[in-house]
Amino acid sequence: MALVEIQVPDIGDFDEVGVIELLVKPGDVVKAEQSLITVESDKASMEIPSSHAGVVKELRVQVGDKVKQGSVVLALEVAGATETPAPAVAAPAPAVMPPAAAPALMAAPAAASGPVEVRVPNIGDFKDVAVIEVLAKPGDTIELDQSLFTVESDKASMEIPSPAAGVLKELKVKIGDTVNIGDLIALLEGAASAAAPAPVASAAPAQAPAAASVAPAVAVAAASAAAAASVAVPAHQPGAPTAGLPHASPSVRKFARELGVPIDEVKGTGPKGRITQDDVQSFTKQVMGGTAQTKAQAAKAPAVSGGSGMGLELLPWPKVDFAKFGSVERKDLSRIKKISGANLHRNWVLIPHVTNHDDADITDLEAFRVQFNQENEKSGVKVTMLAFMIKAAVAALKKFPEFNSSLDGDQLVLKNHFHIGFAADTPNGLVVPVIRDADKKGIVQISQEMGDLAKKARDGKLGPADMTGGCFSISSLGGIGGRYFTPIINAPEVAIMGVCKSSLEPKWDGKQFAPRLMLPLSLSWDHRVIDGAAAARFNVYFASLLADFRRIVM
Ligand code: CAO
Repeated sequence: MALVEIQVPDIGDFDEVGVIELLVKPGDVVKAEQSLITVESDKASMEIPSSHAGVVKELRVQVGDKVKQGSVVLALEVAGATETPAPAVAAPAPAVMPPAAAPALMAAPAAASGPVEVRVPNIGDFKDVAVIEVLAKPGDTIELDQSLFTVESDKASMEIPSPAAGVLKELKVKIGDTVNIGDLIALLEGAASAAAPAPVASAAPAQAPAAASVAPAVAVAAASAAAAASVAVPAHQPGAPTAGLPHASPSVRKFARELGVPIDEVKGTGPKGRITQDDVQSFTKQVMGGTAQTKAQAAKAPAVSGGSGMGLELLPWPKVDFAKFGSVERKDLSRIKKISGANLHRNWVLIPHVTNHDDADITDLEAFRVQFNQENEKSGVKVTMLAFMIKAAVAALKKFPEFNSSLDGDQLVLKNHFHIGFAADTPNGLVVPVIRDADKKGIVQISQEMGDLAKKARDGKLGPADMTGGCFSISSLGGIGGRYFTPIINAPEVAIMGVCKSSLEPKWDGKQFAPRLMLPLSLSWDHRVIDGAAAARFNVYFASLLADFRRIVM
């Protein structure tokens, strides 16, 4: 038995790197090439493997220490070895390619002014590395050094950056393909190559002067044939993951893959959120024990999920390269759309909506409205059907108080005031101004206030006071058209009346068919508060008020 000191191998231009993970402890039996510690700089991380098999006698570093080439990592008891100080780093000396010393990324014009070929740079002795991520797509404008691919072997992962700026013309590889040094992987257009003049297709690529400028994001890992050193550079910088690649070393990634653990769902507890082997193990235990589930499990069996039930755990939103199918334009959502969209989404997802449809016979009411407006033309106020509906809503809320409520935990807050919101379409999106104390106002006043609020809405001048405190909302598409729809409840309200365009329909009056003006109603309600029978009664009552408005005062 001899004590061998395992040292940090040649890590190229990395002057000092921090120890971020100890992968073994005294007493552990390690195999040759087994990773001992993980070190990391701001540009790269790498695992330092053991050059010998043996038993860890003593760790000479701890997390947080700075080490450099030649630093002793640990003392290993090795059968049949000669005692160090003879350095026990890999022999032959590991050929780690530091960024600044890395051979040129292979890029060369295919023709004098033609596209630039992007080839796999020197990745040391690694052969047949798999493409695990494609980070750009044809048509993308690419900057110099921008990462295009992530490739991974069992020992290392690395990003392959673009050797030049330009527009990505063509990808020559896809996820799952295996590549080797010199392989053509992409074509860039309109690019000024910053790299070597000729593609390097041999195993002994030439150094290129531009290498330093293209190297920082590259994780180059190389091991000699004896492969004592393996270097794993993550595809992102710590604490600032790029392209969604989890912050974990290649061996942890491999471990997760072997177990079938989706590593991007594992929460890292290591420094800067790094995912450790322990994290993968405890995630596995939780899933096996039923206290957690993977996204795939949740998507397959939401009803029997062992999860909290709070997260929707949906499939990711489809990513489509729309430009592939035709020309497109991009436009930012308006401020109102962003706010209302987020509110509508929450309400749609969290409230169990049901919508009841019905019709109101507004023949007589419309005749009265038209006549009233004619008689009062000079007043400057146009009485709208919506104003009658607001008044009818107040009467229906009085008769069915649970419609004028809000849920607050296990309690229902029943309101004794009647503030009615109405959806207004504006050039910038949907807003819902509120008519306050509609029970205390007449139809003319409501019409006038609605006209003022609708104008304010269109001019983008509504303030928070104009849009808060609503008890119930009406969304009228009557001026536009349509038959029925499913309005989304305006939380914390518990119901909303949707109205579409009235139309003349033949109705049987007991003796004959008569033309009646029918108004389509669509009442959406929160099933946690209201049940179907109440909703049907509300609609019937609401319709009866519009059919004969005298009932309002009864
Ligand atoms: N059936 C038939 N005609 C109707 C009608 C109905 N249910 N409701 C209104 N109309 C008629 C009006 O009588 C008016 O006709 P005249 O010009 O001949 O008098 C015309 O349609 C236009 O009405 P209006 O839209 O100016 O007035 P309103 O009171 O009906 O609506 C407002 C006001 C602000 C609610 C409306 O302009 C609006 O923005 N509606 C859209 C609401 C919306 O987007 N809802 C969807 C929300 S969910 O995404």
